[in-house]
Amino acid sequence: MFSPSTYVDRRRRLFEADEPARGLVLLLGNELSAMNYADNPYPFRQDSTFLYYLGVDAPGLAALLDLETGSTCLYGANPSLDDVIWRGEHPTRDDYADAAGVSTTADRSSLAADLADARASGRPVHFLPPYRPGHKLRLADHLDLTPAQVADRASSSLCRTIIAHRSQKESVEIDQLEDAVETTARMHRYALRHARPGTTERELAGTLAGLADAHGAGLSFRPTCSVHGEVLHNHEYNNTLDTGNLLLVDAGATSPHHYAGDITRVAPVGGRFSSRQRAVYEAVLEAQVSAIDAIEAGRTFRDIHLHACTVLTEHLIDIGLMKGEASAAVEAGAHALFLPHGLGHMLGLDAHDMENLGEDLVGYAPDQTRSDQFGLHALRLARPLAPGFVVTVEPGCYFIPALIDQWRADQRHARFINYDTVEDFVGLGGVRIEDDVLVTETGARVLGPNIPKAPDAVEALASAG
Ligand SMILES: [Mn+2]
Repeated sequence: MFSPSTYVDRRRRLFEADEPARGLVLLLGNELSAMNYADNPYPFRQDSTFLYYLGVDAPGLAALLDLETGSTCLYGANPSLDDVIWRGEHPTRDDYADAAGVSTTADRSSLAADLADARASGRPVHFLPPYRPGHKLRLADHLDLTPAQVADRASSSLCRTIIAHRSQKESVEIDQLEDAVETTARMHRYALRHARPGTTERELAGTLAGLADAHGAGLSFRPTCSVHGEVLHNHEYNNTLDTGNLLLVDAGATSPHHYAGDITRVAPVGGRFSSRQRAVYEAVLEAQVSAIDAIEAGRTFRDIHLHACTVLTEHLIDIGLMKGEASAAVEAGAHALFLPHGLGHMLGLDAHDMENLGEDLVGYAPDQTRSDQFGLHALRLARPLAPGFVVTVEPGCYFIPALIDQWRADQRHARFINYDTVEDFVGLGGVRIEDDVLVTETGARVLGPNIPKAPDAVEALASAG
Protein backbone atom coordinates (compact mmCIF):
# COMPACT_ATOMS: atom_id res chain seq x y z
CA MET A 1 0.00 0.00 0.00
CA PHE A 2 0.97 3.65 -0.37
CA SER A 3 1.17 5.83 2.76
CA PRO A 4 -2.09 6.35 4.73
CA SER A 5 -2.03 10.05 3.78
CA THR A 6 -2.29 9.08 0.07
CA TYR A 7 -5.69 7.52 0.73
CA VAL A 8 -6.79 10.29 3.11
CA ASP A 9 -5.98 12.87 0.41
CA ARG A 10 -7.81 10.93 -2.28
CA ARG A 11 -10.93 10.59 -0.11
CA ARG A 12 -10.73 14.28 0.78
CA ARG A 13 -10.89 15.10 -2.94
CA LEU A 14 -13.97 12.88 -3.18
CA PHE A 15 -15.59 14.71 -0.24
CA GLU A 16 -14.74 18.10 -1.78
CA ALA A 17 -15.90 17.22 -5.29
CA ASP A 18 -18.87 19.13 -6.73
CA GLU A 19 -20.76 15.91 -7.37
CA PRO A 20 -22.21 13.91 -5.77
CA ALA A 21 -22.94 16.69 -3.27
CA ARG A 22 -24.71 14.88 -0.44
CA GLY A 23 -25.48 11.49 1.01
CA LEU A 24 -23.22 8.45 1.32
CA VAL A 25 -20.80 6.75 -1.04
CA LEU A 26 -20.76 2.97 -0.75
CA LEU A 27 -17.62 1.28 -2.07
CA LEU A 28 -17.76 -2.51 -2.06
CA GLY A 29 -14.50 -4.41 -1.99
CA ASN A 30 -14.38 -7.67 -3.93
CA GLU A 31 -15.02 -11.10 -2.47
CA LEU A 32 -13.26 -14.35 -3.16
CA SER A 33 -15.00 -15.96 -6.09
CA ALA A 34 -15.42 -19.73 -6.37
CA MET A 35 -13.88 -21.37 -9.44
CA ASN A 36 -15.36 -24.89 -9.22
CA TYR A 37 -16.13 -25.17 -5.51
CA ALA A 38 -16.09 -22.64 -2.69
CA ASP A 39 -12.72 -23.65 -1.21
CA ASN A 40 -11.00 -23.34 -4.60
CA PRO A 41 -11.43 -19.67 -5.53
CA TYR A 42 -10.03 -17.70 -8.47
CA PRO A 43 -6.95 -15.68 -7.49
CA PHE A 44 -8.22 -12.71 -5.49
CA ARG A 45 -8.37 -9.35 -7.26
CA GLN A 46 -9.51 -6.33 -5.30
CA ASP A 47 -11.83 -3.81 -6.94
CA SER A 48 -9.70 -1.05 -8.48
CA THR A 49 -11.74 1.88 -7.12
CA PHE A 50 -11.61 0.31 -3.67
CA LEU A 51 -7.82 0.00 -4.09
CA TYR A 52 -7.64 3.64 -5.19
CA TYR A 53 -9.47 5.15 -2.19
CA LEU A 54 -8.72 2.55 0.53
CA GLY A 55 -5.71 0.58 -0.74
CA VAL A 56 -6.57 -2.56 1.21
CA ASP A 57 -5.92 -5.66 -0.86
CA ALA A 58 -8.08 -8.22 0.95
CA PRO A 59 -11.53 -9.76 0.42
CA GLY A 60 -14.65 -9.14 2.48
CA LEU A 61 -14.43 -5.35 2.99
CA ALA A 62 -16.68 -2.39 2.28
CA ALA A 63 -16.43 1.33 2.96
CA LEU A 64 -19.08 3.95 3.58
CA LEU A 65 -18.03 7.55 2.99
CA ASP A 66 -20.23 10.27 4.46
CA LEU A 67 -20.21 13.24 2.10
CA GLU A 68 -21.61 15.59 4.75
CA THR A 69 -19.23 14.81 7.64
CA GLY A 70 -16.22 13.74 5.54
CA SER A 71 -15.82 10.57 7.58
CA THR A 72 -15.18 7.03 6.37
CA CYS A 73 -16.13 3.74 7.99
CA LEU A 74 -14.40 0.50 7.00
CA TYR A 75 -16.54 -2.62 7.33
CA GLY A 76 -15.00 -6.08 7.62
CA ALA A 77 -14.65 -9.17 9.77
CA ASN A 78 -11.67 -9.98 11.94
CA PRO A 79 -9.93 -13.31 11.21
CA SER A 80 -11.45 -16.19 13.18
CA LEU A 81 -9.39 -18.91 14.86
CA ASP A 82 -10.36 -21.19 11.99
CA ASP A 83 -9.01 -18.60 9.48
CA VAL A 84 -5.70 -18.52 11.36
CA ILE A 85 -5.48 -22.32 11.45
CA TRP A 86 -6.06 -22.70 7.70
CA ARG A 87 -4.69 -19.48 6.21
CA GLY A 88 -2.27 -18.14 8.84
CA GLU A 89 -2.20 -14.85 10.69
CA HIS A 90 -3.72 -11.90 8.82
CA PRO A 91 -4.19 -8.22 9.71
CA THR A 92 -7.26 -7.25 11.69
CA ARG A 93 -9.91 -4.82 10.47
CA ASP A 94 -8.28 -2.10 12.59
CA ASP A 95 -4.86 -2.80 11.06
CA TYR A 96 -6.36 -2.29 7.61
CA ALA A 97 -8.11 0.89 8.75
CA ASP A 98 -4.81 2.30 10.11
CA ALA A 99 -3.06 1.56 6.82
CA ALA A 100 -5.83 3.35 4.92
CA GLY A 101 -5.95 6.34 7.31
CA VAL A 102 -9.51 5.44 8.36
CA SER A 103 -10.52 6.06 11.99
CA THR A 104 -13.88 4.26 12.18
CA THR A 105 -14.48 0.56 11.69
CA ALA A 106 -17.46 -1.72 12.09
CA ASP A 107 -18.32 -5.35 11.66
CA ARG A 108 -19.39 -6.42 8.21
CA SER A 109 -22.75 -7.50 9.58
CA SER A 110 -23.73 -3.92 10.51
CA LEU A 111 -23.44 -2.50 6.98
CA ALA A 112 -27.00 -3.50 6.01
CA ALA A 113 -28.49 -1.80 9.09
CA ASP A 114 -26.44 1.37 8.57
CA LEU A 115 -27.64 1.59 4.97
CA ALA A 116 -31.24 0.99 6.06
CA ASP A 117 -30.91 3.88 8.57
CA ALA A 118 -29.53 6.18 5.87
CA ARG A 119 -32.38 5.34 3.54
CA ALA A 120 -34.96 5.79 6.29
CA SER A 121 -33.68 9.33 6.86
CA GLY A 122 -33.83 10.09 3.13
CA ARG A 123 -30.08 10.20 2.49
CA PRO A 124 -29.02 9.09 -1.01
CA VAL A 125 -26.58 6.17 -1.21
CA HIS A 126 -24.29 6.45 -4.22
CA PHE A 127 -22.76 3.27 -5.60
CA LEU A 128 -20.87 2.12 -8.71
CA PRO A 129 -22.27 -0.13 -11.45
CA PRO A 130 -21.55 -3.70 -10.33
CA TYR A 131 -19.57 -5.93 -12.70
CA ARG A 132 -19.80 -9.06 -10.53
CA PRO A 133 -23.13 -10.84 -10.03
CA GLY A 134 -22.47 -11.19 -6.29
CA HIS A 135 -22.23 -7.42 -5.93
CA LYS A 136 -25.41 -6.89 -7.86
CA LEU A 137 -27.27 -9.21 -5.45
CA ARG A 138 -25.65 -7.64 -2.40
CA LEU A 139 -26.55 -4.11 -3.52
CA ALA A 140 -30.11 -5.22 -4.26
CA ASP A 141 -30.35 -6.73 -0.80
CA HIS A 142 -28.77 -3.75 1.04
CA LEU A 143 -30.70 -1.07 -0.86
CA ASP A 144 -34.04 -2.81 -1.18
CA LEU A 145 -33.92 -2.94 -4.98
CA THR A 146 -34.47 -5.75 -7.47
CA PRO A 147 -31.26 -6.95 -9.15
CA ALA A 148 -32.56 -5.47 -12.44
CA GLN A 149 -32.92 -2.01 -10.83
CA VAL A 150 -29.35 -1.96 -9.49
CA ALA A 151 -27.62 -1.10 -12.78
CA ASP A 152 -30.03 1.80 -13.46
CA ARG A 153 -29.60 3.27 -10.00
CA ALA A 154 -25.79 3.30 -10.07
CA SER A 155 -24.49 6.85 -9.65
CA SER A 156 -23.15 8.40 -12.84
CA SER A 157 -22.16 11.55 -10.93
CA LEU A 158 -19.97 9.37 -8.67
CA CYS A 159 -18.53 7.64 -11.73
CA ARG A 160 -17.66 11.01 -13.34
CA THR A 161 -15.88 12.27 -10.22
CA ILE A 162 -13.93 9.03 -9.74
CA ILE A 163 -12.93 9.02 -13.42
CA ALA A 164 -11.67 12.61 -13.08
CA HIS A 165 -9.51 11.57 -10.11
CA ARG A 166 -8.17 8.29 -11.43
CA SER A 167 -7.40 9.71 -14.89
CA GLN A 168 -4.67 11.98 -13.51
CA LYS A 169 -1.90 9.72 -12.29
CA GLU A 170 0.13 10.80 -9.25
CA SER A 171 3.88 10.29 -9.22
CA VAL A 172 3.59 7.22 -6.94
CA GLU A 173 1.26 5.73 -9.56
CA ILE A 174 3.68 6.50 -12.41
CA ASP A 175 6.36 4.65 -10.42
CA GLN A 176 4.03 1.65 -10.21
CA LEU A 177 3.30 1.77 -13.93
CA GLU A 178 7.04 1.94 -14.66
CA ASP A 179 7.49 -1.10 -12.46
CA ALA A 180 4.71 -2.94 -14.31
CA VAL A 181 6.27 -2.13 -17.68
CA GLU A 182 9.67 -3.29 -16.44
CA THR A 183 8.30 -6.76 -15.72
CA THR A 184 6.33 -6.60 -18.96
CA ALA A 185 9.57 -5.80 -20.83
CA ARG A 186 11.15 -8.93 -19.36
CA MET A 187 8.26 -10.96 -20.76
CA HIS A 188 8.54 -9.44 -24.23
CA ARG A 189 12.30 -9.85 -24.45
CA TYR A 190 11.78 -13.52 -23.59
CA ALA A 191 9.10 -13.91 -26.26
CA LEU A 192 11.18 -12.14 -28.92
CA ARG A 193 14.18 -14.38 -28.19
CA HIS A 194 12.11 -17.58 -28.18
CA ALA A 195 10.03 -17.06 -31.32
CA ARG A 196 11.63 -20.17 -32.77
CA PRO A 197 10.30 -22.81 -35.15
CA GLY A 198 8.97 -25.79 -33.16
CA THR A 199 8.13 -23.78 -30.03
CA THR A 200 4.43 -23.90 -29.14
CA GLU A 201 2.27 -20.88 -28.34
CA ARG A 202 1.28 -22.66 -25.13
CA GLU A 203 4.88 -23.03 -23.90
CA LEU A 204 5.53 -19.35 -24.55
CA ALA A 205 2.26 -18.17 -22.97
CA GLY A 206 2.96 -20.32 -19.90
CA THR A 207 6.44 -18.89 -19.47
CA LEU A 208 5.16 -15.32 -19.87
CA ALA A 209 2.58 -15.93 -17.12
CA GLY A 210 5.36 -17.38 -14.95
CA LEU A 211 7.54 -14.31 -15.47
CA ALA A 212 4.62 -12.04 -14.55
CA ASP A 213 4.07 -14.07 -11.36
CA ALA A 214 7.75 -14.30 -10.47
CA HIS A 215 8.68 -10.65 -10.99
CA GLY A 216 5.38 -8.81 -10.58
CA ALA A 217 1.91 -9.48 -9.20
CA GLY A 218 0.76 -11.63 -12.11
CA LEU A 219 -0.73 -10.85 -15.50
CA SER A 220 -2.82 -7.74 -16.05
CA PHE A 221 -5.03 -9.58 -18.59
CA ARG A 222 -5.08 -12.84 -20.49
CA PRO A 223 -2.36 -12.43 -23.14
CA THR A 224 -2.52 -12.88 -26.86
CA CYS A 225 0.44 -15.04 -27.89
CA SER A 226 -0.24 -16.33 -31.36
CA VAL A 227 0.84 -16.70 -34.96
CA HIS A 228 -2.77 -15.66 -35.70
CA GLY A 229 -2.35 -12.06 -34.63
CA GLU A 230 -5.21 -11.09 -36.92
CA VAL A 231 -7.55 -12.41 -34.18
CA LEU A 232 -7.54 -9.25 -32.08
CA HIS A 233 -8.06 -10.77 -28.63
CA ASN A 234 -6.80 -14.26 -29.40
CA HIS A 235 -6.85 -16.28 -26.17
CA GLU A 236 -6.05 -19.69 -27.61
CA TYR A 237 -2.59 -21.16 -27.68
CA ASN A 238 -2.94 -24.20 -29.93
CA ASN A 239 -0.36 -23.56 -32.66
CA THR A 240 3.26 -24.51 -33.11
CA LEU A 241 5.50 -21.73 -34.44
CA ASP A 242 6.84 -22.24 -37.93
CA THR A 243 9.52 -20.43 -39.94
CA GLY A 244 7.92 -17.52 -41.75
CA ASN A 245 5.14 -16.94 -39.19
CA LEU A 246 4.70 -13.65 -37.38
CA LEU A 247 4.27 -14.16 -33.65
CA LEU A 248 2.14 -11.44 -32.02
CA VAL A 249 2.41 -11.10 -28.24
CA ASP A 250 0.10 -8.66 -26.43
CA ALA A 251 0.80 -9.11 -22.73
CA GLY A 252 1.35 -7.21 -19.53
CA ALA A 253 2.31 -7.75 -15.91
CA THR A 254 0.91 -5.91 -12.90
CA SER A 255 3.04 -4.07 -10.35
CA PRO A 256 2.94 -4.93 -6.62
CA HIS A 257 0.13 -2.34 -6.17
CA HIS A 258 -1.80 -3.75 -9.16
CA TYR A 259 -1.01 -1.18 -11.83
CA ALA A 260 -1.11 -2.71 -15.30
CA GLY A 261 1.45 -2.96 -18.08
CA ASP A 262 0.08 -3.53 -21.60
CA ILE A 263 2.59 -3.94 -24.43
CA THR A 264 2.50 -5.59 -27.86
CA ARG A 265 5.44 -6.76 -29.94
CA VAL A 266 5.70 -8.89 -33.05
CA ALA A 267 8.54 -11.24 -33.94
CA PRO A 268 9.40 -13.02 -37.18
CA VAL A 269 9.66 -16.73 -36.38
CA GLY A 270 13.06 -17.89 -37.57
CA GLY A 271 14.56 -14.42 -37.21
CA ARG A 272 13.89 -12.76 -40.59
CA PHE A 273 10.93 -10.74 -41.86
CA SER A 274 9.86 -11.51 -45.43
CA SER A 275 9.71 -8.42 -47.61
CA ARG A 276 5.90 -8.25 -47.31
CA GLN A 277 6.04 -8.70 -43.54
CA ARG A 278 8.70 -6.03 -43.23
CA ALA A 279 6.72 -3.56 -45.32
CA VAL A 280 3.59 -4.05 -43.17
CA TYR A 281 5.66 -3.97 -39.96
CA GLU A 282 7.35 -0.70 -40.95
CA ALA A 283 3.97 0.84 -41.82
CA VAL A 284 2.62 0.04 -38.35
CA LEU A 285 5.82 1.20 -36.65
CA GLU A 286 5.77 4.54 -38.48
CA ALA A 287 2.12 5.02 -37.50
CA GLN A 288 2.93 4.20 -33.87
CA VAL A 289 6.00 6.41 -33.54
CA SER A 290 4.33 9.30 -35.29
CA ALA A 291 1.25 8.96 -33.03
CA ILE A 292 3.46 9.11 -29.92
CA ASP A 293 5.22 12.18 -31.34
CA ALA A 294 1.84 13.82 -31.97
CA ILE A 295 0.65 13.46 -28.37
CA GLU A 296 0.27 16.72 -26.52
CA ALA A 297 -1.92 17.97 -23.71
CA GLY A 298 -5.08 19.59 -25.06
CA ARG A 299 -5.14 17.57 -28.28
CA THR A 300 -7.90 14.96 -28.53
CA PHE A 301 -6.93 11.31 -28.68
CA ARG A 302 -9.43 10.98 -31.51
CA ASP A 303 -7.24 13.36 -33.48
CA ILE A 304 -4.11 11.29 -32.70
CA HIS A 305 -6.01 8.14 -33.73
CA LEU A 306 -6.95 9.66 -37.11
CA HIS A 307 -3.38 10.87 -37.58
CA ALA A 308 -2.05 7.32 -36.98
CA CYS A 309 -4.65 5.92 -39.41
CA THR A 310 -3.54 8.42 -42.07
CA VAL A 311 0.16 7.57 -41.68
CA LEU A 312 -0.68 3.86 -41.88
CA THR A 313 -2.82 4.44 -44.99
CA GLU A 314 -0.03 6.39 -46.73
CA HIS A 315 2.23 3.35 -46.28
CA LEU A 316 -0.48 0.93 -47.41
CA ILE A 317 -0.82 3.02 -50.59
CA ASP A 318 2.96 2.76 -51.12
CA ILE A 319 2.77 -1.01 -50.63
CA GLY A 320 -0.07 -1.21 -53.16
CA LEU A 321 -2.74 -2.48 -50.74
CA MET A 322 -4.65 0.81 -50.93
CA LYS A 323 -4.97 3.59 -53.50
CA GLY A 324 -6.25 7.13 -53.81
CA GLU A 325 -5.73 9.91 -51.33
CA ALA A 326 -4.87 8.83 -47.76
CA SER A 327 -6.90 11.39 -45.81
CA ALA A 328 -9.97 10.80 -48.02
CA ALA A 329 -9.62 7.04 -47.49
CA VAL A 330 -9.43 7.53 -43.70
CA GLU A 331 -12.41 9.88 -43.72
CA ALA A 332 -14.42 7.25 -45.60
CA GLY A 333 -13.24 4.55 -43.17
CA ALA A 334 -11.59 2.39 -45.86
CA HIS A 335 -8.43 1.77 -43.76
CA ALA A 336 -10.58 -0.06 -41.18
CA LEU A 337 -10.32 -3.18 -43.35
CA PHE A 338 -6.74 -3.35 -42.01
CA LEU A 339 -7.19 -1.53 -38.68
CA PRO A 340 -10.67 -2.16 -37.25
CA HIS A 341 -9.84 -1.03 -33.68
CA GLY A 342 -8.97 2.17 -31.88
CA LEU A 343 -5.48 3.55 -31.27
CA GLY A 344 -5.54 2.94 -27.53
CA HIS A 345 -7.11 3.35 -24.12
CA MET A 346 -6.43 4.70 -20.65
CA LEU A 347 -4.11 2.59 -18.49
CA GLY A 348 -3.80 2.44 -14.71
CA LEU A 349 -5.11 0.05 -12.08
CA ASP A 350 -6.95 -1.69 -14.94
CA ALA A 351 -5.55 -2.52 -18.36
CA HIS A 352 -8.65 -0.84 -19.82
CA ASP A 353 -8.60 1.68 -17.02
CA MET A 354 -11.95 2.32 -15.30
CA GLU A 355 -13.89 0.58 -18.07
CA ASN A 356 -16.29 -0.80 -15.42
CA LEU A 357 -17.36 2.80 -14.65
CA GLY A 358 -18.55 3.29 -18.24
CA GLU A 359 -16.43 3.19 -21.38
CA ASP A 360 -17.88 6.39 -22.83
CA LEU A 361 -17.66 8.30 -19.52
CA VAL A 362 -13.94 7.41 -19.39
CA GLY A 363 -13.10 7.94 -23.04
CA TYR A 364 -15.38 10.68 -24.37
CA ALA A 365 -15.88 14.29 -23.31
CA PRO A 366 -19.51 15.41 -22.82
CA ASP A 367 -19.46 17.22 -26.20
CA GLN A 368 -18.07 14.19 -28.09
CA THR A 369 -20.20 11.37 -29.45
CA ARG A 370 -18.92 7.99 -30.46
CA SER A 371 -18.89 7.44 -34.21
CA ASP A 372 -20.92 4.61 -35.69
CA GLN A 373 -18.47 4.18 -38.59
CA PHE A 374 -16.89 0.69 -38.66
CA GLY A 375 -13.44 0.98 -37.05
CA LEU A 376 -13.92 4.40 -35.48
CA HIS A 377 -16.82 2.92 -33.47
CA ALA A 378 -14.24 0.82 -31.57
CA LEU A 379 -12.22 3.85 -30.41
CA ARG A 380 -12.31 3.61 -26.60
CA LEU A 381 -10.53 6.90 -25.96
CA ALA A 382 -11.32 10.11 -27.85
CA ARG A 383 -11.24 12.92 -25.31
CA PRO A 384 -8.73 15.77 -24.99
CA LEU A 385 -5.53 14.63 -23.28
CA ALA A 386 -4.19 16.18 -20.08
CA PRO A 387 -0.87 15.90 -18.26
CA GLY A 388 -0.88 12.84 -15.99
CA PHE A 389 -2.97 10.68 -18.31
CA VAL A 390 -1.40 7.32 -19.17
CA VAL A 391 -2.56 5.83 -22.45
CA THR A 392 -1.64 2.96 -24.73
CA VAL A 393 -0.63 3.68 -28.32
CA GLU A 394 -1.25 0.54 -30.34
CA PRO A 395 -1.96 0.76 -34.06
CA GLY A 396 -2.05 -2.45 -36.03
CA CYS A 397 -2.52 -3.91 -39.48
CA TYR A 398 -4.37 -7.19 -39.91
CA PHE A 399 -5.37 -9.52 -42.71
CA ILE A 400 -8.67 -10.96 -41.46
CA PRO A 401 -9.94 -13.43 -44.10
CA ALA A 402 -13.64 -13.24 -43.14
CA LEU A 403 -13.63 -9.42 -43.18
CA ILE A 404 -11.72 -9.26 -46.48
CA ASP A 405 -14.13 -11.77 -48.07
CA GLN A 406 -17.14 -9.76 -47.01
CA TRP A 407 -15.79 -6.37 -48.07
CA ARG A 408 -14.57 -7.78 -51.37
CA ALA A 409 -17.96 -9.38 -52.10
CA ASP A 410 -19.62 -6.02 -51.39
CA GLN A 411 -16.85 -4.14 -53.28
CA ARG A 412 -16.78 -1.91 -50.23
CA HIS A 413 -14.51 1.15 -50.59
CA ALA A 414 -13.27 -0.35 -53.88
CA ARG A 415 -11.93 3.03 -54.96
CA PHE A 416 -9.46 2.93 -52.03
CA ILE A 417 -8.60 -0.79 -51.82
CA ASN A 418 -6.68 -3.01 -54.26
CA TYR A 419 -8.45 -6.26 -53.45
CA ASP A 420 -6.22 -8.39 -55.75
CA THR A 421 -3.12 -7.26 -53.85
CA VAL A 422 -4.88 -7.75 -50.51
CA GLU A 423 -5.47 -11.43 -51.42
CA ASP A 424 -1.70 -11.89 -51.80
CA PHE A 425 -1.22 -10.82 -48.17
CA VAL A 426 -3.87 -13.13 -46.65
CA GLY A 427 -2.07 -15.52 -44.32
CA LEU A 428 0.38 -12.87 -43.10
CA GLY A 429 -1.65 -12.63 -39.88
CA GLY A 430 -1.42 -9.38 -38.00
CA VAL A 431 1.00 -6.76 -36.73
CA ARG A 432 0.38 -4.53 -33.71
CA ILE A 433 2.97 -2.45 -31.85
CA GLU A 434 1.97 -1.06 -28.46
CA ASP A 435 3.64 1.08 -25.82
CA ASP A 436 2.43 2.70 -22.62
CA VAL A 437 2.73 6.48 -22.72
CA LEU A 438 2.50 9.24 -20.10
CA VAL A 439 1.11 12.59 -21.25
CA THR A 440 3.39 15.31 -19.84
CA GLU A 441 3.29 19.12 -19.75
CA THR A 442 5.48 19.24 -22.85
CA GLY A 443 4.48 16.14 -24.82
CA ALA A 444 4.71 12.47 -24.00
CA ARG A 445 7.05 9.94 -22.43
CA VAL A 446 7.10 6.21 -23.16
CA LEU A 447 7.10 4.35 -19.83
CA GLY A 448 9.52 1.61 -18.86
CA PRO A 449 12.76 0.35 -20.34
CA ASN A 450 13.32 0.13 -24.07
CA ILE A 451 11.77 -2.96 -25.64
CA PRO A 452 13.18 -3.35 -29.14
CA LYS A 453 10.74 -2.47 -31.93
CA ALA A 454 12.89 -1.32 -34.86
CA PRO A 455 12.73 -4.18 -37.40
CA ASP A 456 16.50 -4.80 -37.40
CA ALA A 457 16.61 -4.90 -33.60
CA VAL A 458 13.64 -7.28 -33.50
CA GLU A 459 15.33 -9.55 -36.07
CA ALA A 460 18.57 -9.49 -34.08
CA LEU A 461 16.79 -10.64 -30.91
CA ALA A 462 14.63 -13.21 -32.72
CA SER A 463 17.61 -14.77 -34.47
CA ALA A 464 19.96 -14.67 -31.43
CA GLY A 465 17.82 -17.19 -29.47
MN1 LIG B 1 -3.84 -2.29 -24.97
